[in-house]
Amino acid sequence: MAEKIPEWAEKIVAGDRRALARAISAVENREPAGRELLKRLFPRMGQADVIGITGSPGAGKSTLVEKLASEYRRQGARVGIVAVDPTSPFSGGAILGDRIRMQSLAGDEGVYIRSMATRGQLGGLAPATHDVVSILDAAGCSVVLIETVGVGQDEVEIARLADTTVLLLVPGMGDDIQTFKAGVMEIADLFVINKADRPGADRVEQEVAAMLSLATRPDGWRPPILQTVATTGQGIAALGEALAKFRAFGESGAVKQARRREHWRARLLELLRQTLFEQVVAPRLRDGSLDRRVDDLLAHRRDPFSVVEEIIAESAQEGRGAKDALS
Ligand SMILES: Nc1nc2c(ncn2[C@@H]2O[C@H](COP(=O)(O)OP(=O)(O)OP(=O)(O)O)[C@@H](O)[C@H]2O)c(=O)[nH]1
Ligand SMILES: [Mg+2]
Repeated sequence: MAEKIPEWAEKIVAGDRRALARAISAVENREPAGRELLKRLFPRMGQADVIGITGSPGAGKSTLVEKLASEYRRQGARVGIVAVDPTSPFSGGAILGDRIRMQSLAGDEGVYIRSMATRGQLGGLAPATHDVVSILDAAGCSVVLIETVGVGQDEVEIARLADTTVLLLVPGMGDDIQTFKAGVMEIADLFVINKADRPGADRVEQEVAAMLSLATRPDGWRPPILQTVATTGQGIAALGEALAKFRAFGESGAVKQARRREHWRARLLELLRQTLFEQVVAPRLRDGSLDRRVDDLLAHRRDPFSVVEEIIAESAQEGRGAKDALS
């Protein structure tokens, strides 16, 4: 791993898959080299069209992503796919499943598939996904598809990373619309009713249409509702066209710019918070001092606000000490 950052970065840009794989691991694991690569590659980022595909477990996301990726491949695009593991114990085999489901893409040098499995990552799953997408972007993927289950807060954040968010619904899951309402429902740019070969697709479509008619988006976009059968590929070409339309809409107006601006603002704040924590606060919490403080809270010997003030005061003092020692 003695490779120098500039050479490593060059290989990534040139499409070297091994260099890319190692880079993704490095950013995912928050290695210093990952951070250096992100710095170095930053000027090359911002080209990819990032599309989030969100929907409840088993809605057909992976199947649809595979078909959509093939569609983009036919148009000559290099495609990155990031499958964010659906967390929960009941879908433990999902990643293996994704591999099998996306087998038709295996061996295609123009497609790069990555599963992100780790939960409780330092700094959170959404920022890690963001960095992985950035690397794929720099590596020349003009389309990056992110697959997530859209119910948790992490997933909503991940959906916000995307330039376009597609929400997958399936027939016979009327309650699901309620579940999604609070989060992803509002940020979905396109609605897809997958498994349209099953009864009830029209009903879901009507429910979504009714819900959409209640509110207009500030940007004026009217999210289309499409029906697909991901297993056969039915409706995928139409989905591709609808995605292109939304992309054109975003680029013609200030929509995309505003979205990216909001995104980078959030990212910068997040990065500040994370870096301050890692560099200033975390070193103070080693040696079981966190647990000792938790004991104090549990026994109500001390209040959490004073504990936080104390930790920060100690960090600041230490910082001053270090500066004095240097001068
Ligand atoms: N009948 C029918 N089955 C489908 C359709 N799309 C996907 N499936 C099936 O639904 C099952 C789940 O599909 P996946 O693509 O793994 O769904 P997913 O949303 O990625 O699932 P998780 O990643 O586990 O949340 C598989 O058995 C697919 O073959 C469809 O349009 N019609
Ligand atoms: Mg899947």
